[in-house]
Amino acid sequence: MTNLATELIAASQPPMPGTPNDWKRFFSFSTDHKVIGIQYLVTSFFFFLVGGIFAMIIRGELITPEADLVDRTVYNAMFTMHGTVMLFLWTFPCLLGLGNYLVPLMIGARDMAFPRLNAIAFWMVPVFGTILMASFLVPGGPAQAGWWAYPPVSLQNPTGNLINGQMLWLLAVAISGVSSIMGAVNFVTTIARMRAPGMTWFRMPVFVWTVLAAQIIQLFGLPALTAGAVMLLLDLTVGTTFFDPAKGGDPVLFQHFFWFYSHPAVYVIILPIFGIFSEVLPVYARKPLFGYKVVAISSLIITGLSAIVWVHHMFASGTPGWMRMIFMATTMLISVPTGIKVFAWVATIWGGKLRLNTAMLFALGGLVMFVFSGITGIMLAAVPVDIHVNNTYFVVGHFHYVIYGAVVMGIYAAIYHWFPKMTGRMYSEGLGKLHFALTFIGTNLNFFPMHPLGLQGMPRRVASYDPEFTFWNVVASLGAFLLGMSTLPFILNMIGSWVQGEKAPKNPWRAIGLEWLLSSPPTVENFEELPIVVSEPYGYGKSDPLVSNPDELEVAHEPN
Ligand code: HEM
Ligand SMILES: [Cu+2]
Repeated sequence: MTNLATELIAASQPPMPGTPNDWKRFFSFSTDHKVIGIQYLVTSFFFFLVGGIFAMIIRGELITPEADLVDRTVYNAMFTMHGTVMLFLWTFPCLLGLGNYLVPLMIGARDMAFPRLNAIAFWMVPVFGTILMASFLVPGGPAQAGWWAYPPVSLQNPTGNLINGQMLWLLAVAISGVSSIMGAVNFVTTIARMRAPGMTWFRMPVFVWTVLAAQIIQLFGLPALTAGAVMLLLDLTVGTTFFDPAKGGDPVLFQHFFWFYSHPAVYVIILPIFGIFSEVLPVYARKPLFGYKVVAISSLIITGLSAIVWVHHMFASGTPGWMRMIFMATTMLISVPTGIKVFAWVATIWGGKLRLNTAMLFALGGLVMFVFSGITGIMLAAVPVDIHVNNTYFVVGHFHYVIYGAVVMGIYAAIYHWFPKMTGRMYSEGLGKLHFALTFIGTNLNFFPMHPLGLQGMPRRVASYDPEFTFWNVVASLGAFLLGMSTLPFILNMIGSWVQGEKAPKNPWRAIGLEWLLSSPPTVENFEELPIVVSEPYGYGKSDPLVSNPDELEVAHEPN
């Protein structure tokens, strides 16, 4: 039996020469989960920039009260495409990329359960991305009905062409749904069936738990969205009447299909971020994750609750009062398991010896932003407040604090944390910290002003506004441009360090976890011999493997 301490000490050495580093495999139909993971990540970051350009146009338009930069049709297309690209082509693929790369390593598997299915699911992403982008070329331009695509607005087809922006949009969303369902089947099976000997449920890292919880949501929710998208596509193209009120259809039915998935979808996004916080904070605080089991199980509780709250998006759609009360209560209930997690993270870093490198800064920054967004989220869950600020910038401010503050920063934390593992190179801390500073300031400048704007009554989805709202809009737009610029040091750092960064040892952060036992980057088959796991994760502190008595270590690594 080799124990973890010796392994980890060995892991601090530079990697063996000749680790696979052939970049061409990233352009091939590879079935290696690590290659697919990086394919997902790079593709998603490409679309992050595309969605970001749309955001810059939106904020450029809103820097003055008049609609002068782009006309209203283009503006509608911009916020529709911004929302769509950011969700379906940036956040989801990015998190799938992290999951693909990390989950098999973390559970001691050689690959995902269905490697080919995995590759097919990935290659559908560039396909539907291209379909969506092609809508810029068709007469009438891209979809303009918003990323929620409510009928009857989404059923309008002024140009009369069969191939139009909305039709391509629905096609892309349907393909994305199919691709994500394939991904979900693969993750759930992999986690359930492919764990190394000894990797019991309660020895799985929290990131694995959160990916599992998120992918279960995909399994029950996506069929609803995909069915809704296909039905709407049929209404639009062959004249069925599921949702068209003029022909006896029910547009509110579409809202149910849509939100039954799209509310839980926010947990598909945020749960893996909770996982990332749970992985990153203990390493750089050198303390075990506080309340590991509770943090792990609360992920599944969130999944369960997320399925019964969707109507809170429809408080203003003629939902009867008694029903609003039920959905208000279930929504507020989610703050309990979520609050428990926040408490656990704070307890984890409390009194720890914090190492403030870039990964840790992003994790802490993301946590702070998440707490703020949680407060405005509770406000929105209260029916009277929601009715008041419904369709105002308050909502946009709230969810961008979640999505930029917590999600984007969480993803950055993960990228920096696992960058040495993925690329075999170290990143530049200087550029990283600059990136963090610009991101943190930019996010707050950009999205804080949206709260006062919303409370004062500025509606969302408008290209022009009353001049009394000018001040906060100028601040928000300047923040947005700063945020746009913040990606430059990041891109520089990633490309520069990948090409010529310092070579990374196996375990530069002295982290505990199976992935850190492997060379950086790991070899194709991950583990030469599958590890045998004999203890819980997060054993930082008391028996810190590299500091105190290595014999106390409980995780072992043994041939089978
Ligand atoms: C520099 C960064 C960003 C800026 C300046 C920005 C700005 C905006 C603005 C002003 C709107 C409101 C449009 C309206 O309701 O009139 C919006 C909507 C939206 N944003 Fe962002 N955003 C940014 C990043 C992101 C990210 C990273 C996501 C990730 C998922 C995202 C997702 C969305 C979604 C889903 C909508 C709703 C789209 C819609 O109303 O159709 N945004 N964004
Ligand atoms: Cu919701």
